[in-house]
Amino acid sequence: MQAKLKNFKKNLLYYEAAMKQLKTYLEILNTEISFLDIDNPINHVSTRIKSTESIILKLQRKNLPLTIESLNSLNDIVGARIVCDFLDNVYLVSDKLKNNKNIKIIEVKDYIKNPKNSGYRGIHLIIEIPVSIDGTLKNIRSEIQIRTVCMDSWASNEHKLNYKHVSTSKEVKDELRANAEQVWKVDLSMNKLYQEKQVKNKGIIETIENISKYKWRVQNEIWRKN
Ligand code: 0O2
Repeated sequence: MQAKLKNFKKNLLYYEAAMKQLKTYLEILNTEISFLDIDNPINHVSTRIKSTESIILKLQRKNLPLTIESLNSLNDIVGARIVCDFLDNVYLVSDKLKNNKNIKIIEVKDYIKNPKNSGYRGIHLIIEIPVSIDGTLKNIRSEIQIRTVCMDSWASNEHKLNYKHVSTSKEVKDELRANAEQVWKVDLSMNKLYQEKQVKNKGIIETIENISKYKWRVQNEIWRKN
């Protein structure tokens, strides 16, 4: 029993280490990506280790026994959520992560192109993070959810009103699905405005660059003449 408990605790250490690593990668990504735009494309990032209660419920839902093997078969004991302001930012962040050499992408679930029945939208990346403890290397599966602010607020409310509740009525489910479609329309409209602003920003940046090039040319001419 003692050995089993020690083994279980050691196993959890891998998840804690994986979460710390993931947090660091995402902090670096956040800084890297902030140089790409006047406004940072990432609104906020959060990381978490799934609670014991939530792990047990998920294992029950999947008809899996309470063992280390089943625990390791779950993709989202370690999870991160990246919330972006606009739709284009979600795909930008997803592409950046796919190019990150520190993590291995196992699966991409695009619930934006193919929303869930509930109306849920977002991109999920199932990844593996190598963690070495005591000379033993394990690849820890983690899930990164990437959503817009609009998708995130819908998912947060829907989580409280329906997700995992067995007794939600069809009317409530239908209304939540309809709300998801309204939110999607707002996302598309906001993204259109964002794209228009990006074109204007590009124009401004090019103008500033041209002015500074011109200033240098005039300055050089003055120095040459003096
Ligand atoms: P919680 O409480 O949010 O952590 P897998 O995890 O890949 O083994 P699964 O469960 O089919 O299998 O993965 P899925 O559906 O791709 O993604 C699971 C996570 O996405 C959920 O975690 C939720 O966080 C979120 N999610 C998926 N569908 C919905 C939905 O309809 N509504 C809301 N609000 N969130 C959703 P958990 O562990 O199920 O729950």
